[in-house]
Amino acid sequence: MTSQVYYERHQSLAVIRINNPPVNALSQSVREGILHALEEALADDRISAIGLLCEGRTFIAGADIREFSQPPQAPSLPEVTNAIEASEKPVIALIHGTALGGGLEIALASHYRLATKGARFGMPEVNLGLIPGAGGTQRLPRLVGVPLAIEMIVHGRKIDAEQAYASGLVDEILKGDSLLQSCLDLCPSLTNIGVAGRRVSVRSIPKPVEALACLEAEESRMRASGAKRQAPVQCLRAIRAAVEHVFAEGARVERELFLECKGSDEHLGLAHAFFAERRAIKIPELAHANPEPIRSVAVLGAGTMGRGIAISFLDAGFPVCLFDIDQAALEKGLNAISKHYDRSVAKGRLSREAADNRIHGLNSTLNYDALSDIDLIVEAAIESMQIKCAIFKELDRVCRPGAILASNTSTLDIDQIAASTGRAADVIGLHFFSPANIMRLLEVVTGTNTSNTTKATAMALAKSIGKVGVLVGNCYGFVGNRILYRRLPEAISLVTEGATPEQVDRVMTEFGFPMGQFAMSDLAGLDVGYRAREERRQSGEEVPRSWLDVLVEHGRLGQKSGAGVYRYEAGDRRPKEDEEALRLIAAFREAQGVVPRRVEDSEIRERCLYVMVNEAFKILDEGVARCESDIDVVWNCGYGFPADKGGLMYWARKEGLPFILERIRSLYGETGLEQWQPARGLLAAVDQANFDATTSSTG
Ligand code: T1G
Repeated sequence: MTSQVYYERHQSLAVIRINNPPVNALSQSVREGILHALEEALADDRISAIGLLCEGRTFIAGADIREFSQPPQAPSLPEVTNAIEASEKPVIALIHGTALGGGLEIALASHYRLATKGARFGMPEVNLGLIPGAGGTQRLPRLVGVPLAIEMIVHGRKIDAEQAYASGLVDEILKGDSLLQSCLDLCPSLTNIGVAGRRVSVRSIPKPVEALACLEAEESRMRASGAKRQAPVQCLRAIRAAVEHVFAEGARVERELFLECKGSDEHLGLAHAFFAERRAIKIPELAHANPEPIRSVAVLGAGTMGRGIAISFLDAGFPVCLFDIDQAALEKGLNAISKHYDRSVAKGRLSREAADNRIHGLNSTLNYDALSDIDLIVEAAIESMQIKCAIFKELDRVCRPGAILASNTSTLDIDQIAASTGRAADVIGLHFFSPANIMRLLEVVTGTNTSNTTKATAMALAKSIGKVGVLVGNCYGFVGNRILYRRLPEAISLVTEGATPEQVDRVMTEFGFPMGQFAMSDLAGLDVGYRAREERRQSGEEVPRSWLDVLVEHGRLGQKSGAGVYRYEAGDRRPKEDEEALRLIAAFREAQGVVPRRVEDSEIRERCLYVMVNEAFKILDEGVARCESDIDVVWNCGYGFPADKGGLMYWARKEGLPFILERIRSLYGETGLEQWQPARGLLAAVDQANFDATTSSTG
């Protein structure tokens, strides 16, 4: 065996036990160990059946993604799955936790699949720019049918044990939690049945006519969507091969497509994004800090953000106290949360029971004193420093010692908020992104005096509510919004110079953003930014007026008012170009003495993206972000940066930092604007790249 695969015999049952923490990934030594153990079991006449199970918290969670950047090492996973299926002695997969990717493929190649009731099943390869590469696209459709196979393989949908049993993916849901005992109990009957008729690869596709129709419908949907990612297209091609060919030919097609994906930039970008998220929570200075337990949460402010934050915690099983100083606002917020869960039940996303349990965890108060024993308070009030400081002063008065006082502020100074309390060590920023119960990013904003315990508690909390926590420093806009506040003025200027908002947005969506800058501004509400700019102007800051201010002053607030940069038909959130907005923009240009010029798409792409890269390097220079991959995570998970490009900084390096710096330098020369002043870190990175190029060329 190998150090991660153990072999044992229990009467006539051989047990192959995999122990490769943390997720039993199918590394080379695990693949080799399984093959050796299988050979031993087949050679032992005392053995009549073979159980395959895993130690730790989960069944195999897939191939070892870290190996994909290295030359392939035998045995390949298809060799392992084909050897399992070819076994003359029944192989029984005993599944707990999540059987994902190659792990599910191992189970599909087995002759029987038994699962605990909490087990889940998925083919997440498509989220890594891959396709299942060890028979999954050929066996899954044969076992559960093409419709469900498309859901799982093309869309990466996971299913639970009940759904797996109902679809025929799983033969039995185990009553007890002892996988081994269950296997021993079932072994005699399974041995009698043997392997005849249990090999999935020889089955034909169920309901072939419906299968083909479903396949064609998905293919036309994909063509119509204009989606850019290749992996979903390749997944569908592999499933079509399962419908049209015998297993061996289909498996050949699958392998060819898998290898094509494995070498793609799309996969490399998505694999970078996957590991960047996991790197973000590895923070050396917190290695010895112990997170405090959080058993109760209060959310201050029953507005849109407060509701989303409350739902995030309720969904993760936390009891939540929703607080507002206004009775009507509080009731409106509670109703909105209740309606959210009703909608989830109506859409089949939640059972009525689960929804009721979550709502049961919600209470409310108008009284600060009711917060005295709460472990974590998240303030989600209006973006006003004066109001936030008053709130934190009250929290300091009523909350128990050691309670964490967090602000959901999206831009304001955490130190100034903390200074309104006598417990700056317990004050931190928890910056959620709207809609707070959907967006995965949580910027954990640290003040000068925030303690390591508070930081560690906040990072652990992020994971416990299914967020991707990124620890960031304290500056205006922190990391994500600070970069956004560079892109927005650039986009506004491009329109002032002659581009249309639609052209700027199209360039961004063609790059891969789900929404353009101005469609996003309309969604957030143009008045939000306007209020912040006005507050900065009133505090004496020089904030130039723009045509966006003019739109707000004409009552065009975005989707919420039916018109902003674009207009919106009732009940239709799709932005439509609006002559009135274009007229106001033209009038603004005239008033500014600007003669509109033709603006090329390439200029829009460069100016909007390169100003973000330059600001990102300045953020790194100031230590507000810990590393480039943290910035990738922030923009991937908080702003829809296309993760198949890896992330802002990963993409910039592939785009070429020397070229980016050259363009930034010329824009700085043309404008003298400080956002185009080259960042020190960018200059250093280009020097380093030039040095590396020189040394590698001279050998
Ligand atoms: N390979 C290598 N490392 C992995 C891994 C994998 N497949 N999955 C997780 N890890 C590491 C991760 O980097 C982290 O490491 C630790 O495990 C805990 O992960 C041929 C081609 C299983 C649901 O895509 O979805 O099979 O930071 O923090 O939140 O057809 O990990 O501790 O050093 O995410 O409890 C398909 C990806 C691969 C599954 C657990 N499988 N993983 O979530 O823990 S391709 C996947 C996950 C494939 C075959 C194809 C999640 C999880 P570290 P974690 P978690």
